Amino acid sequence: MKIEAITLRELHMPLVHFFETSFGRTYHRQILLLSVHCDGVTGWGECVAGENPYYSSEWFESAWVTIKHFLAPAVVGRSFSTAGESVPCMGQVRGHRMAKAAIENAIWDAEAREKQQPLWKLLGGKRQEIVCGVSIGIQDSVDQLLEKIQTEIEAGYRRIKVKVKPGWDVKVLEAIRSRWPSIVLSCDANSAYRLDELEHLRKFDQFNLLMIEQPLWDDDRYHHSRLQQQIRTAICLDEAILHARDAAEALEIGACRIINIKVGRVGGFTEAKRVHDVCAARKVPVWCGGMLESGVGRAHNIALSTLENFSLPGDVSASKRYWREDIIDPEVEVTPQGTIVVRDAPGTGYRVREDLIEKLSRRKEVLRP
Ligand code: OSB
Ligand code: MG
Repeated sequence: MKIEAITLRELHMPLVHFFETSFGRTYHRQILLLSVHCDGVTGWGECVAGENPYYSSEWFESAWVTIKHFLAPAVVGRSFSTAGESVPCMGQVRGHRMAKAAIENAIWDAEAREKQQPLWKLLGGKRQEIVCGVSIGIQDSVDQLLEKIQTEIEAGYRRIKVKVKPGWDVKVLEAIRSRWPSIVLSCDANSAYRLDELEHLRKFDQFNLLMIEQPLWDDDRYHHSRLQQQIRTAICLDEAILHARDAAEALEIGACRIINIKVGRVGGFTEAKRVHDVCAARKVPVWCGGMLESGVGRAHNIALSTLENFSLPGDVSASKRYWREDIIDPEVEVTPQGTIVVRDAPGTGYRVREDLIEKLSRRKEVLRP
């Protein structure tokens, strides 16, 4: 596979419903789509960096310029026999994992299409059907949240995750549990608490949660291990796991009992597989996180979720929960049993709607050797 060029595109896509976390509310996504052109085959990738550097230090503009000035020049013009070979070429750049992942994952897509193989099989996946949960943001009122949860339970989703922050936590979980005593429920704090709030965090134990995701500092594992010793609810780390060494460290010191893998956060499929393997070796379950992706990133999340140790429902859900119209065909659909049936066509199995992408694009840049 010779990488002849990389195209970057900036898309603006309004969300069907705003999404609010402890760090802020999003109404529309500014999406960085990337395509790699090799041997007449096009592979697609999505950079999951946000519109701002609030979830992580990376954001849309930092990814765009890092790809343009450093990452694309490291791979364009080169030939690879597998997508994984692109990883060391980008290794001189520190961090910028979401930017790297967009390139590496697009090359994986191209490799799969060139080999006429489904991406999930190329990745080593084992599941033909993946189990889905939903992540529901902070709402304007508890009633509005309960209504949303009702809708998702009726749609068949197998795990409900709600966003929490100080002032939107215990009373919210109480309301959910009094209406649905036995649904699989978890919460995600996106680093909204501190270790000196231990007594408050202990109150979460009464709600029989599957997990509490990233309660403390985004870059911390040590204090999470101190917290995990003092609460019954399993901690799941998201922000704090940037690579396989972080995962090994977190498990060794008891910082969590579950890990959320986001392929962008860890820098691409190669590292995501390593994190998966570290967890599998220690019999720690993982699940696939989401970043409000368009269909391109969503299709990659589906492929990743087919690996064996993705044994908990992920934040991978139907296109229509996010978009009036998604940029892939068909859109991602979820069965009434709360699953996604994995497609067997080459690549992701979804066709990218280039006509629609052209209409949604605000900026486009072609990077050549
Ligand atoms: O912490 O998992 C998170 C969205 C943006 C940033 C961080 C997170 C999320 C989600 C959304 O929870 C998951 C989804 O794509 O539905
Ligand atoms: Mg999270």
